[in-house]
Amino acid sequence: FAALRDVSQSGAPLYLQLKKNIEEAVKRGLIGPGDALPSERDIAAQADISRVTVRKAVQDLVKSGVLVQRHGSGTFVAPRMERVEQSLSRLTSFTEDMARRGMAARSQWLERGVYPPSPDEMMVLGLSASELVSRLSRLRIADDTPLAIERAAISASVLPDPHEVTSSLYMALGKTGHRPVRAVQRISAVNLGEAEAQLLVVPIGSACLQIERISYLASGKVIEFTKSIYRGDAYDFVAELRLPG
Ligand code: 16G
Repeated sequence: FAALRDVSQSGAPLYLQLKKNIEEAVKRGLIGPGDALPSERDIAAQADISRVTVRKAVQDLVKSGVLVQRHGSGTFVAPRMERVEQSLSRLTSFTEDMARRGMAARSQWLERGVYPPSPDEMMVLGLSASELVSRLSRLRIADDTPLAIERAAISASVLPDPHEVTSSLYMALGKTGHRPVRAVQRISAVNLGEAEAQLLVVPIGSACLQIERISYLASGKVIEFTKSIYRGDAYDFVAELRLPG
């Protein structure tokens, strides 16, 4: 972090000099994607400037996406992301998609339990108010990079214990003959709120894709209702188009 010490070298405001030095350090690979930045206090002491100046520089860099802040754990260089191309015509699972790319899929559980259904879940899954729904919310991670937040709802009559799902939901559904064979998806653009931005380690307000998927069994019965948020800087959804008729 020697680069951070040169802040008083020119006439520009100190926070701009520090900002430039941090950007340079990232560009030159002195600090790499995912690396932690020293604490505000350490940078201020090293560079002999006030913490207010450090905070201003860091906040600017968080806004522009060079750095990311995680509550309680500090400031990091934003992870670099290679875009993933995902076909819109194949009904695949996240685990399968990542395996096909040679990436290891992981999940961090955000919610996993059985609940009375919400009105939306009742309507989509065809449940009555006395039935239950299994909810599985996960942060989906590929090779240590968080890519999406997925909130799946499955009728509890099909999946009575969501803890049976360890890694892949579709694999677990397949074991009881409930792997979906068809799905309808709606994709819309949204900006990330604070909580979701923190989970996906991107700046607040980042562009992302919200996807609702309703999946069906061969019998025509709805099996899955999932709302997902995919990082806009990480995903391209690709569809093949043909002439009508
Ligand atoms: C995909 C699906 C999601 C499904 C999940 C199962 C989209 C937008 N979503 O991410 O609906 O629940 O795969 O993945 O593609 P898993 O079998 O790895 O748990």
